Amino acid sequence: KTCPLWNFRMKFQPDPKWEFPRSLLKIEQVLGEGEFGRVLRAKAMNIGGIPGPTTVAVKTLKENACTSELADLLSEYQLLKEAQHPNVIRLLGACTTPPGAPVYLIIEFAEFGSLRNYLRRSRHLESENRIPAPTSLLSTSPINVSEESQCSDNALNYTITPRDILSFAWQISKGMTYLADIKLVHRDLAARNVLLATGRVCKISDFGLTRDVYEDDAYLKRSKGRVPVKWMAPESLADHVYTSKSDVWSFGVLLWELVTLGASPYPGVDVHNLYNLLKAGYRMEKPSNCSQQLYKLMVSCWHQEPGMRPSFKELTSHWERMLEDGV
Ligand code: ACK
Repeated sequence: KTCPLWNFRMKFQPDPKWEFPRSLLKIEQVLGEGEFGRVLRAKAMNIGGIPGPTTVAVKTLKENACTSELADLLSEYQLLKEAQHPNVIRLLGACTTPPGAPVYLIIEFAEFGSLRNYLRRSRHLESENRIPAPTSLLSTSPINVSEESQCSDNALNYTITPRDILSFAWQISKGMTYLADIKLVHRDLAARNVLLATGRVCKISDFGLTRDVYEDDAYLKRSKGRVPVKWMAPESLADHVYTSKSDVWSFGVLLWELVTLGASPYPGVDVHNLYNLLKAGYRMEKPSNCSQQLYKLMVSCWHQEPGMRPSFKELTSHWERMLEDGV
């Protein structure tokens, strides 16, 4: 297909405030790729006021990408410039010149990768270390870490207690409160689009519709790109209406992903039937290890009426109270 990328790029005005010299960026490896997009790990010299090399992630397009994918990447660039919060992934710079060269968005590197993969990795560890299945997750006390797992760094980094789950929910709510305050609707909030940085700090990423780098069946192919049906509010599915309240719906699904340590939502439900099921009042049932209190919050995010769903600010207060209560 013809790809008028060149014309498009000619209209784009580089931003000297963020432009980073390509020669100071050393690409090391591919972290992940989708149909059109790719995330690389790289070292950037003297970036963001830090002397010497810093490990960074670089978001770019594959050779087969076209104008609309470039427009998405550049729109993410614009959004990332505006967003500054500890729970939102930080832009460090960009390489957008010369016009013929690939566009690179340089973002902070998240040591543990995506929250979804992190949650799933923690499961294997639990069985390897014979930590009991998280039957008490969020309903009573923390899971005990066995002595042998305490010995290994990996086990420490990948052991998830009920308190960690609450902390993740709290951090993501804080980041989303900030995004809602600056009137930014994410549209694709899901565990795969939250990154986990050193200290297990949650960083919301992948806004601006650059949803291509995750290669799995979470997205349904449609004429207007790939659609994450199982995370979408009914009003988004029916009328393409996206608001912070539809982000709250997605957050409810993310909570379900947290409690199930990264399971795929609506198991066994065909995406084509989902809208009608939701309209008829169907919701995912309470995972067995989930407390009533948490399930109630999850279900409140799935209120049919967007205005009846809690705000991210209210959700943040709930997590704070639960954390104070020492759950
Ligand atoms: O779980 P992962 O290793 O973490 O697999 C995905 C993959 O790239 C495609 O999205 C990883 N990834 C994306 N952005 C970053 C980042 N800023 N830091 C570290 N890993 C990243 C993600």
